[in-house]
Amino acid sequence: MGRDFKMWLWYKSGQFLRDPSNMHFTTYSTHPFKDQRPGTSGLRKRVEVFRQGNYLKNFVQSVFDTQRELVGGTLVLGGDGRFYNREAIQIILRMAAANGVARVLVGQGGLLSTPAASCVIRKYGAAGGLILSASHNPGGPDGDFGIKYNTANGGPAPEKVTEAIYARTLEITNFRSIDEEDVELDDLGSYQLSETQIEVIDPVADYADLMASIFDFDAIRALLAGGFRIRFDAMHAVTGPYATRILEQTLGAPAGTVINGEPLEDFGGHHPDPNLVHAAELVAMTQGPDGVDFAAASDGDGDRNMILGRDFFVTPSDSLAVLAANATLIPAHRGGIPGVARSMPTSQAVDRVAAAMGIECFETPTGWKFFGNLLDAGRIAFCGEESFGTGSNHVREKDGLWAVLAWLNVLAARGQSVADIVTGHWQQYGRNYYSRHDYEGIKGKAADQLMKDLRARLPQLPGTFLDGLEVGYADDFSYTDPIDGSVSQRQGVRIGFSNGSRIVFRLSGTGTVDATLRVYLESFEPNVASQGLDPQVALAALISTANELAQIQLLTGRAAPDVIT
Ligand code: G16
Repeated sequence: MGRDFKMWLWYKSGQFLRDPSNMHFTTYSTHPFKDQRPGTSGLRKRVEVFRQGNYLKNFVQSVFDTQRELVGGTLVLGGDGRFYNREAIQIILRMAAANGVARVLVGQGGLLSTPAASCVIRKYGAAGGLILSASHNPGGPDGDFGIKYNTANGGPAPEKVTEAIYARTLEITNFRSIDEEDVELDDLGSYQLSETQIEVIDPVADYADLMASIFDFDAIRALLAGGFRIRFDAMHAVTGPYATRILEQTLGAPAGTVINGEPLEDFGGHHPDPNLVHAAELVAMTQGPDGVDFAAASDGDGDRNMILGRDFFVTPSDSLAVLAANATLIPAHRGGIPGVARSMPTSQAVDRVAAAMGIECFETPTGWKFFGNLLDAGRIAFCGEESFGTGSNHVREKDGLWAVLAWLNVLAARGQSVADIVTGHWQQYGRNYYSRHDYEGIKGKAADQLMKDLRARLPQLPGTFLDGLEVGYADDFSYTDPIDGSVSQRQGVRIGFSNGSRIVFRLSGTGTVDATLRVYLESFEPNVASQGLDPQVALAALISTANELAQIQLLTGRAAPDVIT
């Protein structure tokens, strides 16, 4: 009788609560924590929160208790290498063995980027994955940690799954583990942990193979051999080994192309957040006559990307639109793409491309999980978010290096500079000026009050004029998933003006301390002669309208945002 079948029989026979004769585990009693509801992307907290008592164990047991397909199935496990990653992996391996997981694929050194984890889940038919990361948040003992569950399609668990896990955390009374030595994570190979097979896999190989199957590597190789100069900033996070293998060792970029390539537990003391503020060293390399032709950075877990040309920053919203418009230059999409999607606060630049191409375009709530059903159903092939996320149907996560390779593929095929491609795009489709203003660390009460006041004003706004602009619609975004009909409400306040401008307000779902207010601003400029402004100048009137409308200074005490992207 096969082992999987035995496990299935054991589970189906309702004897799960009894110790099956061939498994030895210990049941420990525990008490629920009340704050384990996953946010925009998994459970993120300060490291000290995760290290208290049974905090991590409660959450992991709640995953095993609710995601029954893991019993007798394969689990993918890895993280971004931040502080507590290794310790957490050993804890989870022992719990996986105690909970009857048949096989665990764990990245060597405990590393797996988020998109690579998605790739491995899909390639090996795993039942799910646990990814340990707090993304772009700082690491180290005083930093953040996180854990998220991905389902068998490789994507972040949908809300109904995360809610079931959360509900379980509120009632949990015990967890299971085994008493065994740590598994050797640094050597590739297969190990037995009680009845569970642990395979320590090369975290890069499967992902690198997938990239080679999508892009025109020969064209990119030729571009780089021809003197096109690039830099990639791994920000001392997980993409270092991936970028070094793919860009330098496979595509022939010179050694030194990848900077900050060694993953460190504290990311070298920096925020592994690929934006103009936190990747300032990289930005400087693109400036002036000696600036490189192309530069990019990724975040802690490798799913975000920032794209730069010489003296040129590509907003994530524009990046999505440009890649969609050029999709057929990428071999995997030569036949065209069925549709695109963007999160609600992302600029509407890609909508214009979709309209011109005659393909579907979807507007989803913030959070990559909302793209999953559309990707699975084949309705979209490209999707993206203003928060430096871009991806395609190759995995079910956003993918930083995919975006970098997509850009290199398009640059190789078109033989133009980044700036020429983007400004040419604006000339053809018009420019969506775009900016996001973040007010970080504001008191939760003040943030809630601000959103409440805004919501209360929404019904009166349509038809009125704010600073001379007529309000076309004002609502709190609600999304009905076109595939499974699930409804997600209160996803952000939108105020749309009749000239196409928009202001969006929402509270971040990824922070770990107090609240972060995000204000998203967008205007449309079809006139080519007016497309060269600094976005902060082009959006100045909208910015002051937003501040007044939400009473930001009055309610938060802040005169200016902390971060502008
Ligand atoms: C996560 C989600 C993204 C989301 C971003 C920002 O990214 O996967 O979908 O856009 O958070 O979310 P918020 O505005 O709620 O902070 P990551 O890279 O942090 O996992």
